[in-house]
Amino acid sequence: MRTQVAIIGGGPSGLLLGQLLHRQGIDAVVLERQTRDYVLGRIRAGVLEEGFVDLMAEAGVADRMEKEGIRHDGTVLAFGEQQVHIDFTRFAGRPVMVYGQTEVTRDLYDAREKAGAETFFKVEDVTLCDVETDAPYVTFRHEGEDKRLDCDYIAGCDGFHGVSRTTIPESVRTEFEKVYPFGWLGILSETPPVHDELIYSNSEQGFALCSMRHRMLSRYYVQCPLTNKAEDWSDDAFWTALKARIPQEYAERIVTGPSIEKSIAPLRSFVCEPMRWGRLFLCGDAAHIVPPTGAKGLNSAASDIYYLYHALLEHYQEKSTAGIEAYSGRALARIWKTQRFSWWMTSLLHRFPGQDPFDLKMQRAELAFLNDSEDAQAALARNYVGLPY
Ligand code: FAS
Ligand code: PHB
Repeated sequence: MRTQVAIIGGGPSGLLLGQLLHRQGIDAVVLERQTRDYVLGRIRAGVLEEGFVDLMAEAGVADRMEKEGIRHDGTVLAFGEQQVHIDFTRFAGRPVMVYGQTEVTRDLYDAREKAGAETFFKVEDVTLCDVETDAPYVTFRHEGEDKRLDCDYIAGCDGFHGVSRTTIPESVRTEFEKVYPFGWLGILSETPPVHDELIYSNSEQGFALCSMRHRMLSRYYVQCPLTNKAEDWSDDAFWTALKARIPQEYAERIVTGPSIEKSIAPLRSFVCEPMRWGRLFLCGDAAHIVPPTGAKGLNSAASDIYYLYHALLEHYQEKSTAGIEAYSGRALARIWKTQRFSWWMTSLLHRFPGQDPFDLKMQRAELAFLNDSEDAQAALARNYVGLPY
């Protein structure tokens, strides 16, 4: 088998790249370890930057998002009963789009199937070969058969636990990592969201986030110890913890109900440099991870895809390798800024084990400065709605 671009991983990164390339007549084959339903069953991101929305439109898959997505012009940061509203449209000139990653992935799979583009599900033993030569290829097993896919380029979109990143020799890779001493316990409930915007809250009991997927599907999170398991938490215990961590006006009016999904996500900051090795490009979680506090995980995958898509277009259409040579540097320049913002939001809004009174005073001062300074609010707004690509 032969293709122009072999895409390892059928999550949002791989599918968005595949769809953008297809629209330009560039052939790409997606290799996905799981089934489509398994991929769609993972509940993850909920907030899309406008840059992501624009890419979905360019990929021709924005119709349902425009119909069902909800644009938010701001968000609330709470510290106990004190609240600060961050006005995205006023300070950054753009809103964000609330539309779940599950729906993004569904729209991209539907488009891929409609286009008749090739996807192999349930692949095993994926191995990236000769990535440093002009003739890379991928071997894998599918339905009990050994297969080989020859290609011009390989996009490693296989997430944090994939094989692409470790294909880059250890002697070449530099990995930066910070693991946070807590996780996020998240639930989905078929209840109306407690507020029409997201609420990020730092309380004595810890962090909480009130989010949503649509007007009858709420997404809530509470900070929890890393030793917890989702099954340790009854729905009642979750609702009690959430109400104790958000301002009274919301706690009094929140509509509770049975959880239809409950999971714990660990929090880490991680970056692999470089993001390119020969004809292999790393994109999305394969190259970097952020704590979800700044809603940057999926959105930083999108900027990688934007850079790689344009680099491949330049190569195939203008016979230029400038974009390919610049890919890793360009992607990392924006990644480190989203890493900073995600680390800053996480440091501001969580209670850290062993946090001393001075640390707490610093969090309070940071929030007081945000409250008093429109410049500080503008900086947060610009980072949240997405820095330029
Ligand atoms: P993904 O991990 O989504 O996709 C990689 C794909 O590659 C998967 O389908 C996997 O099955 C496949 N794969 C792996 N190894 C393979 C192999 N060897 N061969 C073939 N295929 C292989 N971001 C936010 O902004 N907000 C959030 O609230 C949020 N919550 C999250 C919760 C969890 C538990 C996790 C893990 C992440 C969360 N994220 C969140 C970040 C998340 O949204 C990612 O940024 C996003 O999924 C990145 O997409 P991909 O790069 O496509 O990686
Ligand atoms: C979500 O809705 O899942 C979500 C929203 C914003 C975040 C993290 C998660 O910062």
